[in-house]
Amino acid sequence: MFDSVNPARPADVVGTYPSRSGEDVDGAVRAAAAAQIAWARVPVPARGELIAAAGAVLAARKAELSALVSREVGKIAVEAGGDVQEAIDMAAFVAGQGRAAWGETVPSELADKLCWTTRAPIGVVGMITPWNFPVAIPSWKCFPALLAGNGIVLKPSEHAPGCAEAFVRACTEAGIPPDLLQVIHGGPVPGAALAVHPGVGALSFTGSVRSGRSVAAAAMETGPRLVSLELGGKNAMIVAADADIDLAVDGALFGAFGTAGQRCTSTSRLLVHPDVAGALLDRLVERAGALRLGDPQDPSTDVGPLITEAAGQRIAAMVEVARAEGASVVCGGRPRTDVAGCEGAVFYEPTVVTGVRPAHRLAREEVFGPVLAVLEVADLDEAVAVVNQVDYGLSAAVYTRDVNAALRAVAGIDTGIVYVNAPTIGAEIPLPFGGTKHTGNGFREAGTRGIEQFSQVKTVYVDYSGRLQRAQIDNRGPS
Ligand code: UN1
Repeated sequence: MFDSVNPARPADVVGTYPSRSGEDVDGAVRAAAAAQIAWARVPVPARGELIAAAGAVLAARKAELSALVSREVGKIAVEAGGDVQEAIDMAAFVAGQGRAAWGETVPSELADKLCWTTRAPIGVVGMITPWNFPVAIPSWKCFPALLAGNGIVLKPSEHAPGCAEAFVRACTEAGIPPDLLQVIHGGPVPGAALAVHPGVGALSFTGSVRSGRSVAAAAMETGPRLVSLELGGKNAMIVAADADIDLAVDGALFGAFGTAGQRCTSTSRLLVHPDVAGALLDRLVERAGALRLGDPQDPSTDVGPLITEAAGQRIAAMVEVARAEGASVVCGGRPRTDVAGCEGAVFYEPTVVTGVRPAHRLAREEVFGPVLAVLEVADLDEAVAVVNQVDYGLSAAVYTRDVNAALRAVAGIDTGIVYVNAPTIGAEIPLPFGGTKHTGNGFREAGTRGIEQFSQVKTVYVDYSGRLQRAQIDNRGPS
């Protein structure tokens, strides 16, 4: 058994959950597979109606669920509400997809013949989800997978088991068959067992690069043939010389320090033109220094705790590396364990580091904490090159008033998501979410891509001529 604790007050145990074994995973996969047979026969719009009903349960419980998100993972109240709202929105979007086009038709090259595609379920889909969007990310994966007719085994983060349970409860109370949606708690043991289980047709993983790669490598042997990975980011915001500086400061604060920097989309590099660097930094440092660390459930708190003490050590070590490499910490730069009302919690001060060079580790490695590296760039071309020089490619933002420059940046930036005059966080669910390079392996979640990810295309040909018609037999002679 393990405890899920409130990161703002670790003595507050949110719940106690069983750490599952490989055998438990096997039982869950078998149960989901058995339930999936009947589910695959439910018409797609009817599956969609049950997903809409799950969205309605989530909406009815939004306040209670948001409080749980805040308590279990330390998100401030408005962000916890946003997390739950993403799941509600995803339910509405996916339910609608249950009545949308499900494939394509093309005219046949032969008479009296039909050609179309449809979507078939994969079977059982395994999911490994992180703690930082503990309701939203399970919903991004589960709703499309359910609509596509699959059974599910969900292995949520050990830091957010209660949120996963609450999400699944909303689904089953809405009428989604409980056996179809299995939850397995624990850490790497059940995660690895899911990754090598031959009964799992596809695995969808969101989390760290290290765990994602080991799960994908393990899956290659005996496990799911389809593995989708959503891994790290090193997201940059470009601020051109003509940018609206106040807007850029607002965007950088929200992007870098929202969710205490613990989003895969968090802004962790600020690439600024020297002409505006001084003005931008003055305002940014003043505002970042004024952000209030505190109890996430207190409405006046801006920045909540880190998820674990280990996260605090990791972030502190990265900032030490930056100092050793010659960069300057101009704001923050300290872990904090003295925040009022949050005994035992670890926070990290919103931190701005200047004088960072592209080769520095702070310019290349994901921090997953409230640390913003500032690099000066001479022009847009250099800025785009620096954005692209990292191994990751999730999200980027460009702040400029010049529409041509903005669109040149959009074209040149190699990330899955690009924002113009908006921060790197806050992707909306009807559009594909995911990144290039080592951020993932080419899949996208959300939007209609989510459904593609969890289904397989079946191409169907029907010949109603009553005779053998030979396709691809050349009877036209030489041209
Ligand atoms: C994540 O941090 O893993 O775009 C997901 C955003 C959110 C999702 C973040 N909608 O910031």
